[in-house]
Amino acid sequence: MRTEVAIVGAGPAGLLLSHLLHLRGVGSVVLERHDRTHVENRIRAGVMEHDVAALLDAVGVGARMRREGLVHEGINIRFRERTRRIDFRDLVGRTVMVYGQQEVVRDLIAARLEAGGTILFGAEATAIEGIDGERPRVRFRENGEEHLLTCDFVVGCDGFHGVSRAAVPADRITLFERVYPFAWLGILAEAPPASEELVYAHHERGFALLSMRSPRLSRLYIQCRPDETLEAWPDERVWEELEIRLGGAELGLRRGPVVQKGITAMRSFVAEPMRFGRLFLAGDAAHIVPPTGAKGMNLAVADVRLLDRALGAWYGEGDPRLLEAYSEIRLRHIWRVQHFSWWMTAMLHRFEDASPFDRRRQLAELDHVTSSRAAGRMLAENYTGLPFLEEGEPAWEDPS
Ligand code: RFL
Ligand code: PHB
Repeated sequence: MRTEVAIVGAGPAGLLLSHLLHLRGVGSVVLERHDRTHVENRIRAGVMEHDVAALLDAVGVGARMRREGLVHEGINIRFRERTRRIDFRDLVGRTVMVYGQQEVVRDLIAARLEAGGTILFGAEATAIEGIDGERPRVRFRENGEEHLLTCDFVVGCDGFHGVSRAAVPADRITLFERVYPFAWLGILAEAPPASEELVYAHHERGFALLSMRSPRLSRLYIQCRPDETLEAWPDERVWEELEIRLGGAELGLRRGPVVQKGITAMRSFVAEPMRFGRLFLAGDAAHIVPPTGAKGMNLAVADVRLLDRALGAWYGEGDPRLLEAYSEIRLRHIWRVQHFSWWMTAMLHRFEDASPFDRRRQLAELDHVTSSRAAGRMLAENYTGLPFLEEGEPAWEDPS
């Protein structure tokens, strides 16, 4: 089997890249180890940056998002038993879109299949070979049989646990990592969200977050220990904790059947560089952010947006410069977002080893962010996302 660009992984990164390349007439094959139902029902991210939503619109996959997604003009931050609002529209003139990642994935799969694109579900990449030559190859297993996909470029969009990053010799890659001493327990509940906008709560018992997927589906998270299991958290206990941490009585938190429940570890992670000969890494395969800043899917989209342009320049004009610059351009933005995600995490969570001084300092920071326009703008600018520039780079100048 042969294609121009072999894409490993049908998450948001791999699917969007395949769609963007198709729009410019470059062929690709997407290999995905899970079946379509699994991929379409995996509940993960929920918040899209302003320009990420605009990009999905611009490339023809935003119609259902515009109908069903929720545009949010701000978020709430709760601490010291009080809720304060950060008004994005007022502070930076931008908004975010609340629309589930699995919906984005469904829309992208539908668009690719409708256009005759090739996504091989149940096809697990097992090895990547020849990345320093002109004909790299991906070995994959499908229905118990071994196959070979030959291509011009391999793009590893196979998430944190994928094979692409692992295919890079250890002496060519540097990994940066911070693992946090807590996790998030998340539930999806058939209950109308108690707030129109997200509520991020700092509480002495730990962080909590109220989010949503629709006017009838709430997505809620609480900070828990990283070694805890779901058995320790029956629904009743989760609701009680949510009520305490979110100020449930004041908020009018509504309970409903819990239709999904899971625990997610928290880490910050960056692999450098993101290019190794003809192998490129994109999305979670190259970097992980803790979910507090709602950035994971947005970074994945920003990676493939640039990669699409770079591959376009290579196939169109034979110009390799953007491909050569991919890693450097992306890492600069990725580290900005790493800082923001770490900062939100540090400000909002309970750290077991924090001293009384640390706790007072955390509250002072929350006061600052929710009362100073300058500090609020810093949060708003990062949360709604740095605007994309035409060259594919995110802007570094003040966008307002
Ligand atoms: P994905 O989505 O993990 O997709 C990788 C795909 O590769 C497949 N794969 C393979 N296929 C073939 N052969 C192999 N050997 C393979 N190995 C793996 C996998 O099956 C999978 O289909 O990576 P991608 O595309 O880079 O997308 C990244 C995002 O999924 C991720 O960053 C976000 O979900 C993170 N995230 C959030 N991001 C946001 O932007 N906003 C949010 O509000 C937000 N909230 C979250 C989150 C992630 C969470 N969890 C569960 C990690 C909330 C949570 C709880
Ligand atoms: C979500 O809705 O899943 C969500 C929202 C905001 C975050 C993280 C997750 O910061």
